[in-house]
Amino acid sequence: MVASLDLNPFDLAVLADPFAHHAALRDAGPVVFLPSIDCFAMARHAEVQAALTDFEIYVSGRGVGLADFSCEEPWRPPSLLLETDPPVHDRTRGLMNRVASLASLRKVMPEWQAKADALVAGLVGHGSFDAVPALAEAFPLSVFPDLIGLREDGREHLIPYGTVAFNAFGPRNALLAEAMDRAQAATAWVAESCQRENLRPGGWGAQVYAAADRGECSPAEAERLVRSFLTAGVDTTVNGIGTAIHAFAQFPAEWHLLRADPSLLKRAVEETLRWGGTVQTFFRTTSRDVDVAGQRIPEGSKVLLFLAAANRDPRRWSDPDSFDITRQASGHVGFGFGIHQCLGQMVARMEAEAVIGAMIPRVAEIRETALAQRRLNNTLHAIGTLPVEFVPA
Ligand code: OVM
Repeated sequence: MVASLDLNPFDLAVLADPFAHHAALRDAGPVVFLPSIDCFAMARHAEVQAALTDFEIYVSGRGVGLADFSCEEPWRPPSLLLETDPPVHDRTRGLMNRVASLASLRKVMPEWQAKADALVAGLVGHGSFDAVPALAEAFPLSVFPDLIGLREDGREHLIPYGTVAFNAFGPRNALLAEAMDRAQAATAWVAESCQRENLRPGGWGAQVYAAADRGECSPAEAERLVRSFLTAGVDTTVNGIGTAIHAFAQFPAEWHLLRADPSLLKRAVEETLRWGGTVQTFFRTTSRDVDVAGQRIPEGSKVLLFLAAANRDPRRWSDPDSFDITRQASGHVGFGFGIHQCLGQMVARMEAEAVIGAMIPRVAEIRETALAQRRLNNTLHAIGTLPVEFVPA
């Protein structure tokens, strides 16, 4: 018998403080049933990683949110990466991997670092400011749209669009309704921005269309693939960077340690990905009956994978709730795992390295001047405001 747990992961109180509920989810068993949403769930690192690895049983093509695309209409045409299984997934992912290459990122890194340096320099010693708009949003918006080759006007739509997309993985609750209302103009802007004529030559968007010209996908597929960059690439890094700054503000000893040894930067970024839980959850759907640790999950079940709980599973990590930049955090599932593992993970790491790297020589102390506030989201552990002061070095 699979244990049942009386917990609705999409209750506003749970979304406000998800980590408070993870131990109960992990301790209930390797698999638990959540009657509140009629889904199975896994929250231990071993089982979450195994399910993400087994893409044939835990499929993505029926949606990676609560809605089962085999019987419910998706809110938009499905992603050709995220919400698609092999063989189509492998073709589209291969093409996108070639576009989102490390080589093309290395080329822009000096420019990104200069932008981050200037942005941080302008914030140091100026008293209290909200690090969410001033840094966590400002930096990604200053580099990512140019990387894709988006037109200049309307880039502010990217964040509300991402907010809808990540809310849409949950139930049709008030959070989704409100995000949808706010993002009507954003949805139209994103659709237009994915069209070939609106993408600058040389950007990643234009390179996807170049792949279509070589016969690697159709022009209609190219348009949908560019949409993936716009959907997944902004709200995630904004909240990841916000969470990283918040982490160092809460753990000043870790900030001092990083300043004393900047060679820990990459390790520190990885630890923010493990500890931070920006992407809390994703669903899969079982393609057949499956036994997990002797417990039966029937075919067609939605299975909620708690990535953030897996990343703090004491069965896998020692002292998991402590933010420790010296730990070996690789093996976290903050970017997922297996064939769907985040396509943009190097973009995310490079953005975080640029911002934190800019802060290391300039910011002696990160002081929270008021309590940070969350922006509730069905999938993201999002930060709404982060009032801080950067004390000059
Ligand atoms: C997509 C996508 C991929 C990852 C995350 C995501 C909204 C979307 O391919 O559209 O979140």
